[in-house]
Amino acid sequence: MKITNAYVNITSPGRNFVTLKIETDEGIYGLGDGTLNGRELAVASYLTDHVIPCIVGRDPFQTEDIWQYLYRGPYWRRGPVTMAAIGAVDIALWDIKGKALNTPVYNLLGGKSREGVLVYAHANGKDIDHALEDVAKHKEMGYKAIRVQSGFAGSSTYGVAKGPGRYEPAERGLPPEQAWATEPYLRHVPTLFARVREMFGEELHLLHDCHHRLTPIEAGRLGKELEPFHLLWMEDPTPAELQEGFKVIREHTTTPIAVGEVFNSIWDAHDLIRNQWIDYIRTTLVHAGGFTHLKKLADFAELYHVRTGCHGATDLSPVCMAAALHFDTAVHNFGIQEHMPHSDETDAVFPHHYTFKDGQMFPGDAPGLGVDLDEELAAKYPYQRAYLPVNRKLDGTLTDW
Ligand code: GCO
Ligand code: MG
Repeated sequence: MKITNAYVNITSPGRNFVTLKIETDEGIYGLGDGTLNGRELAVASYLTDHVIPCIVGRDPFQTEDIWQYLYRGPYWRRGPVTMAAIGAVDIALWDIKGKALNTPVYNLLGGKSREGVLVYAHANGKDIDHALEDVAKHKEMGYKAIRVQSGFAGSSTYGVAKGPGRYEPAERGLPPEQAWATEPYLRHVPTLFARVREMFGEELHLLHDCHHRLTPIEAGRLGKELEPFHLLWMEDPTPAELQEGFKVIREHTTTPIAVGEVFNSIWDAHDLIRNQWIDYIRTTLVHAGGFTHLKKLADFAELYHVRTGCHGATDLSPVCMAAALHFDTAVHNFGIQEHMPHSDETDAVFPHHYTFKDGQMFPGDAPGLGVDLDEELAAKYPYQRAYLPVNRKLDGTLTDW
């Protein structure tokens, strides 16, 4: 089998998505997600201008060799744009393999390790009462694990929807600026989780995303104060370029730590994992070079009792969601999968076989990934420039969003 053609599709059914389609001489094609929120066109150009010309004519079954060719070949390694482009190629090639062998991709990754994939939903509200209402709503929908975020006086915060609709961080136009204050946040979060546990009891798995906004010692304090509420994880407590910063957090709390949605290689997590400073690795297929690389990362993490908790925000397309569910079904050290449902417009552009029932998701048994792209419909939603917000402290200093 030979790759005969490949091209990038960019569509914006509510938000932007970059999809790579790879075609073969046997009429089978594969889809890969290459979406990098706020930097979509950079990945599209990397693919179109630099990657596609090098993969036409190759055997799509050679996923390891093509991965190494795209990673080592250009000399310049890693980085989100490069790794998302490699991820798009790799995901599409595994889709082709599955279709050619007439089997779902999870069978190529070791087969089913479980029947269903535990997913967590997002509940949020402008204040604690509204957040509690949203938790109740998601519990009613069947979710067994819920991430809770709520607004509070004295600061903006991450993860709270502006209006009645769903939370969606990227905004069209130039990057909006928000104001951030750490102290009211640190006082607020334990109160929020005390109320959630009081209302919903111990059984529900609870999660919280700090979204990289704390210093290690502030995160240690928050983790310690959250211990009575038994979170499944506290996510991205501090930016992770300084991996040993997590040692400080670990020394102060037993609240489990999740990190890695912005990582793009095993090296971003190497010290975090081998020193057992984290409990869940959140790196996704699209942003970390696809199945070929993420499987190695998961296998390495398994040695250290670190479980997977793949990023699954709406800025990863249904192609990535489908891929993630195959991965989650197969890897032994799966922990949990994030599920932030896409809009109806997005679901229509990407018809798929995956399903949700009673707090779990299922990849379906279609050959390959079980997801498609309706290119005619996609063409009705042209790309729209959009950015994530940036954060400033109350005195104007730029800080992490
Ligand atoms: C999460 C995330 C996201 C990110 C988004 C950025 O779901 O845990 O932190 O929502 O903010 O993916 O593009
Ligand atoms: Mg997050």
